[in-house]
Amino acid sequence: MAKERTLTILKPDCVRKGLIGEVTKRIQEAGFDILAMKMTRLTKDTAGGFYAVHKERPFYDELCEFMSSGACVPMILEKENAIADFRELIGATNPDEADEGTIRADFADSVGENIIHGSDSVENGKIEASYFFAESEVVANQA
Ligand code: RTP
Ligand code: MG
Repeated sequence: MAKERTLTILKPDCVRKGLIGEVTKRIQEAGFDILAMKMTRLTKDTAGGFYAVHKERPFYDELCEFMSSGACVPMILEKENAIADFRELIGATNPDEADEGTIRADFADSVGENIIHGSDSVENGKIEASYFFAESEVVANQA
């Protein structure tokens, strides 16, 4: 199976709860290689750009407020079948509906504040990765 890349963000609630290490450990134990990683803080505008696809949704404003409410940690991850496997690892958007043992089931408080993002397609993963990282910041030569 071909390797894929996905873009994740450890969201501001993940950082506030002191879960960067725990969540990153789960990601690595699940076999994902980290090709790029940084800590940054989105503004309402940059959060709005990232989630522009949800512009017309009723939760858009709240989502932009939340995503700009503190530091976050975007990463580019690589693995075979990364897009689907990562969404399985993080669980459903609403933690109440997420399978037991998933990151959202274990750590998320609500559908809005749900700890972590995962790209929904290879194509969107590329667009999302370029939102946070220059090509020169991507370390592709993992052992
Ligand atoms: P994400 O894009 O963050 O990985 O999450 P997702 O695919 O599981 O969910 P999506 O439908 O893309 O929604 C993006 C984010 O918007 C917030 N949301 N709030 N209040 C609500 O009803 C609601 N619905 C979605 C969540 O933070 C969700 O992750
Ligand atoms: Mg999504």
